[in-house]
Amino acid sequence: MSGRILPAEMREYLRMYLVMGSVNCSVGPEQVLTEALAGGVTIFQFREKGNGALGGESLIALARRLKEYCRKSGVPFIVNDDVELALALDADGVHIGQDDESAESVRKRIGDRILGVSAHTVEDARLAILHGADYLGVGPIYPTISKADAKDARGPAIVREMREAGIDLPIVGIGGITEERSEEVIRAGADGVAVISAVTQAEQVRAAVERIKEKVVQVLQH
Ligand code: FQP
Ligand code: MG
Repeated sequence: MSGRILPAEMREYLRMYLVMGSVNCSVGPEQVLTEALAGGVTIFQFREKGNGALGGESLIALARRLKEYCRKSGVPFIVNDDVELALALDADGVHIGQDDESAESVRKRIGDRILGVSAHTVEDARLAILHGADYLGVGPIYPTISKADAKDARGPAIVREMREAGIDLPIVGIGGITEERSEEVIRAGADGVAVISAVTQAEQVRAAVERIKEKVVQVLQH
């Protein structure tokens, strides 16, 4: 395959988006990812951030291992924030937020790799599209425990507002999403849900992924 990812393919990948780093896991991140992939995660973001986050060689080594698991499952491997790391690993893409390097600049550096951009408002979404985003991460939809500097939760209404404003890029909702809350996020117009703790803190990681994905797919079919 060559060229930018098509929106239809992007939408499918966004159905069950796992975002995670070692900080989010109480057991080894390799084990969590292995079980999550078995449950049917459709895209993965390596986000090594927060208290106790790895750095240097251990960060790179972990990223390489997790990327290899994703490759074996045919699941795209996205790197949060760090374009250098993404290029060094030959990752499938990068996710950046409003306080990171500009989307325009990241697009130039990563070529046709997947570019995800966080959008909190319709204006953010319009600019991200103009600057070459392949999908939007919209949130926080609900209050989150996984991001210390998260903005206020906006509810699923922010997704609906973007759709009503004519934003048609693939959207994944993020922030405090659980299996129960997935339905209203999809009904508001998202193509999928991104989760951290709903999966990494689950007693049965694989079953948690299966249930969330099943819910998303079921709601998308109606
Ligand atoms: N959406 C997504 C995605 N991933 C993310 N990491 C974010 C939103 C948040 O830069 P940002 O991005 O605002 O904060 P941080 O770098 O701390 O994650 F849609 F991909 F799930
Ligand atoms: Mg960021």
